[in-house]
Amino acid sequence: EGSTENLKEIMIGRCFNYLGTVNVDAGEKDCPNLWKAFLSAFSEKDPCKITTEDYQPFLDLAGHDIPINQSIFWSQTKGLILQYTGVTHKVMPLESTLVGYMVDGLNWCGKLSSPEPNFEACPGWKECENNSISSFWKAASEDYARRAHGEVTVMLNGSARGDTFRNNSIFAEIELGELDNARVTFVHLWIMDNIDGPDKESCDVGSVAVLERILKEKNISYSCKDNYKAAKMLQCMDKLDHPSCRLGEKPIA
Ligand code: NFD
Repeated sequence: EGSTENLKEIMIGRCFNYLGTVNVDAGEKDCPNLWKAFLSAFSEKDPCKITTEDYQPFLDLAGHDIPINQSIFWSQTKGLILQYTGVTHKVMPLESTLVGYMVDGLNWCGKLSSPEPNFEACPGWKECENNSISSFWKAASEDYARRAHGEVTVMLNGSARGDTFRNNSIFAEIELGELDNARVTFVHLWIMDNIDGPDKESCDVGSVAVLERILKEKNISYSCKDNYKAAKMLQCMDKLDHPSCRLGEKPIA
């Protein structure tokens, strides 16, 4: 699959929308210039040789502060995070910053033979390590995590096919490494199972215990909640008849 059709128009449009209506606190930014910086990262280059550094100019221009206590990280819970973000004003995940908002859900790469994005074919996520998309999300995630301060939240999937805290995830490999106890005062871990299960992993055991040990070693205080109620209620919106979603009744363990 090639770059998203109308990539430029979508990204510039999203940028104006973000600055004008979504987050008027993001400051003054030049949307067409942000597009130029983004395009420069991969334009006229081998799409398998794009580095995180290539995106730094775009990230520097588009970056803005994240309000204190509003950083939220996730792994394999993207849909739920975005739903949660949509109904509360308490969190700002990467996808709700200008950088993430402009780029989320898009596909892109370049080619050596022309400065335009390649609309025919782009390398897949696993086809080559340094592809234009994975390098972007690594760079954006690192930049986002560096801006986290105060209390942060981490939502992981307790029903994940692999480990809940997967050591080669972007959260584990990149974001967690940027968190330190000088800027981050507390970590709220939320381990969310799918409504239909399975309840594979929980707080204090398995890969979640590994994450908890890392936080202890970093001297960062934390708490861990299994199936945090506010997020669970969002999952139940689609499964009202499920036994564990009956309102006002004792949940069936
Ligand atoms: P994930 P994570 N093939 O759920 N972030 O910890 C393809 F095609 O495992 C945000 O790695 O969690 N796509 C975004 C893949 C992307 C593959 C990356 C794969 N093998 C990182 N593996 C974003 N908004 O799209 C992973 N992906 C893609 C930041 C796929 O789109 C966030 O701040 C999947 O939905 C968050 O805290 C996404 O990467 C953390 O890093 C995430 O994979 C989530 O990365």
